[in-house]
Amino acid sequence: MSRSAPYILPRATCPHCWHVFPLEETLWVSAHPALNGDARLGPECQRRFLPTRFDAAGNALDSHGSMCSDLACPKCHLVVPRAMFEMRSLFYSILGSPGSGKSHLIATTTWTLRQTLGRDFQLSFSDADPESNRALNQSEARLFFNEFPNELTTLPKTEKEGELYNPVRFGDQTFWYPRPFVFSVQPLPSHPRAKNVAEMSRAICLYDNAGEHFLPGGRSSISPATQHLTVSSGLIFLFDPTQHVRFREACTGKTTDPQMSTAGLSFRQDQVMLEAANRIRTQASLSQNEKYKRPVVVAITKLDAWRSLLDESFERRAAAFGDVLLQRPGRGGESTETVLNHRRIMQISLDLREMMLRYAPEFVNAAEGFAEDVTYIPVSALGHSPTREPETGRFGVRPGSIAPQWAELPLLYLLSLTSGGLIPRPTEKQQATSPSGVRRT
Ligand SMILES: Nc1nc2c(ncn2[C@@H]2O[C@H](COP(=O)(O)OP(=O)(O)O)[C@@H](O)[C@H]2O)c(=O)[nH]1
Ligand SMILES: [Mg+2]
Ligand SMILES: [Zn+2]
Repeated sequence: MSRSAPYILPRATCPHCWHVFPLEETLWVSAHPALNGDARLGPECQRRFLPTRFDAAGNALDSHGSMCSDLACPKCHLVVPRAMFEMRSLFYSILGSPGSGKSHLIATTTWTLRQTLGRDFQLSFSDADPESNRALNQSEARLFFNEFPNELTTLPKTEKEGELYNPVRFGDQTFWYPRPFVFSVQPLPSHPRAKNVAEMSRAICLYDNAGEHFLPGGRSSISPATQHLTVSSGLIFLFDPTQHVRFREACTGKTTDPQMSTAGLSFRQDQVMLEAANRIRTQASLSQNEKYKRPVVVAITKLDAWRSLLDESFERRAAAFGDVLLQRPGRGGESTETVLNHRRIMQISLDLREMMLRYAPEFVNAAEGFAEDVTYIPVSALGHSPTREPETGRFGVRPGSIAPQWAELPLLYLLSLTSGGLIPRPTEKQQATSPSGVRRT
């Protein structure tokens, strides 16, 4: 990193192994092709080194005199995006059983936030490191910029070890670190607090956890590092009603989604929650009766497939609390500011909790037995059912008909609770006096 770089932090947190290190310990990735082979990462990777020589612009020079640009963690040697040195970081973990919709939800969330954070919240949202976000960008491209909007497409399976995890060798032990998706979120010049860019900006790291690793008995040969669960400011747990037998019974005859049929996937999602809870308790040294204090959002996925279970009174009550986004006068009174309507979210959550208690009480017990603050949010990443591809037997979607509903709300909500004001929340008084301001649902 340039010595004159505009970083504000004395330390950085590695988004792979969560090691916190002072800037002077940062390693650089050698650039000269002869310098390949790294003790932790294997013969294919460029060697990591602690630099002694820099060029005039502050870039390190490797032992062959080549100019280097990538930075790496002193512990795991994986590349650390520069944003992690310049902005405070926030971590969020996304969990759920295999097939619960994690990959689709993450792609829809990030695609939606790229457009709406600027429009609604005067924030820029961009890839902190295009390389680490490559798989996600490909998923977004398949779903939202597809040349063939009327043909079935599927997302690549992410469960394979090399795609979601990076192997790192420590002596004769190999650790599998989950690949983070890293974004920078910064106030735009029109943001009411644009003057405090450095203080407000955040590097946001998201983790897509292959659900296999959280099933009792472990269905995979690797056991990934899960300390991100402990450093995360919040968790998004996906609950998929199409995988639950009682929800399936209740939806019989009310949906054509093939995932609701008895031939669909079925997992004990309460067990996945309990397993994640166990790991967090162990890693964070919480006792069995101590509750997790950070917010947990239970995103109830594939809303399009089970919407029939929500009755009219739900729709009426949800509407009565206004839209998810509210307008309020900005500071100084000149312009308006958009805030997230927590009252509406709480009301929706209460209604969904009732539904969950009816069909999946074991899951509510698992979630609320673990965490103090659980919010239930319905989401649909696609807005409609997938279709089975005749050749592969996999479920595909037609990009042209994707219509997400509330997909980005779980992350927006966590950001409004934990990002220090990037997504403002209304005051009690504003909540009480402005149930209108309808713009978007
Ligand atoms: N009906 C419906 N199906 C969905 C939705 N999102 C994902 N799916 C389907 O759920 C399946 C699993 O999704 P995926 O994102 O790969 O799950 P993951 O294993 O948790 O990453 C896929 O076949 C998708 O077509 C949705 O919003 N509605
Ligand atoms: Mg996946
Ligand atoms: Zn590291």
